[in-house]
Amino acid sequence: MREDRPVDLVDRATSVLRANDRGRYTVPAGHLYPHQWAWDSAFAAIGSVVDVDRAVIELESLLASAWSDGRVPHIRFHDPTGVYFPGPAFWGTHDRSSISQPPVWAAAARRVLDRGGDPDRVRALIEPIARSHEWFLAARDPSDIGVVAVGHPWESGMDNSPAWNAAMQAIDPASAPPFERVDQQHVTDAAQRPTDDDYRRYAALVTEIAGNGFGLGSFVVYDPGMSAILAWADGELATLADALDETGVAVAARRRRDRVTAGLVDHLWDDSLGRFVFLDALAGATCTSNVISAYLPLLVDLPDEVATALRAGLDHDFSTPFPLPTTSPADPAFDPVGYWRGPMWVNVNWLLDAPLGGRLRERTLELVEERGCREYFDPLNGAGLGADDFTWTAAIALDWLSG
Ligand code: 2M8
Repeated sequence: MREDRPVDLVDRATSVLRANDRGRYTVPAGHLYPHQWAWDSAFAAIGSVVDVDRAVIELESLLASAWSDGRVPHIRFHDPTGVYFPGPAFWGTHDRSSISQPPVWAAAARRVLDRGGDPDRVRALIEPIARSHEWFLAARDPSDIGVVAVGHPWESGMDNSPAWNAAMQAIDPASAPPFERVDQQHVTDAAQRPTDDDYRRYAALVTEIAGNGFGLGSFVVYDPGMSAILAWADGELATLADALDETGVAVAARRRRDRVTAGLVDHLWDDSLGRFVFLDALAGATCTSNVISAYLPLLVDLPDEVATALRAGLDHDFSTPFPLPTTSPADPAFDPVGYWRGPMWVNVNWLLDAPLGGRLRERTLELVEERGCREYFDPLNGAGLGADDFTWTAAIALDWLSG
């Protein structure tokens, strides 16, 4: 751990991870999210700096939840007493959801190996990781253009991003079966959570997907953020596979990475805007929301002029006192406290820290130190929002503090 940092944050973040540890998996937040979420679980493994064996177990349990077609469910419901809506019955399954989430598990496995994780156990993770990446290209690219779509806003991990507004209009909220939200019992300020109308559309889409064999429903939006994370994850997988002499896996991963990177530039780059755009695969419409996902392709190797334009766009449109906002204040939909509509999320800063030359981590750590391991933060005044004692905020602090 770094010596100039008060030991306090290390202690606090470690106790958050301990409190949210359920043995073989870590919940994102004890009350609000009482199950195993895919990318939260991978971030928990990234932060399990001092207990690398526990991090291996986290990834083993995450990947053991995969469907037979390779998809890693965005939620695995382990605990029948964990109150959450929508539960497995709503998904039409026994114990897991049928959509996925941004695949950050290859990056987690790579760090776990670097930190001394058992090579044989990490090697056993490689195949399910590769299959989960293949699944995105097989099941989430209906137009076969080399980038991937999300089949539900929840699949993106950025649930309420304004980028989904137009496409969600295709979902009839009145078609949702009756349900009761439970999230508002834990976060009582309604301004910080999705609206009831959002929830009716989310629920209606889950019901549609459950009724049609767990494929795609009436929401299919090509997402530069998900595509970029997938391409980057394949780069991470290739490096991991190289380290374990799994040459065939590494070659295939680099091939996928290059195909998705090319697909991003060919199909989702907008030169006049200087950022990536979203493509509604069903309506054929482009969505130009100025949100952080439009810049996530900085995770991969882009042509110089594209990377330069993205960096300039971030400097110009995303500089707030507590960066990075998830929606630009220049976008009419910007809301500094709205769920995924403006607040800073620490995992997004973790993803973009290295592409931006390491300039985000120190300010983010200062904020977490001051305001605690909150779920998200107001990018204008730094206020902590959403759940308290949030796993990935703690985990990423520990990862960064470990150097
Ligand atoms: C949020 O999503 C869930 C639905 O999956 C919810 O709102 O109930 C998102 O922030 C998502 O990215 C995250 O993985 C999940 C658990 O932290 O919460």
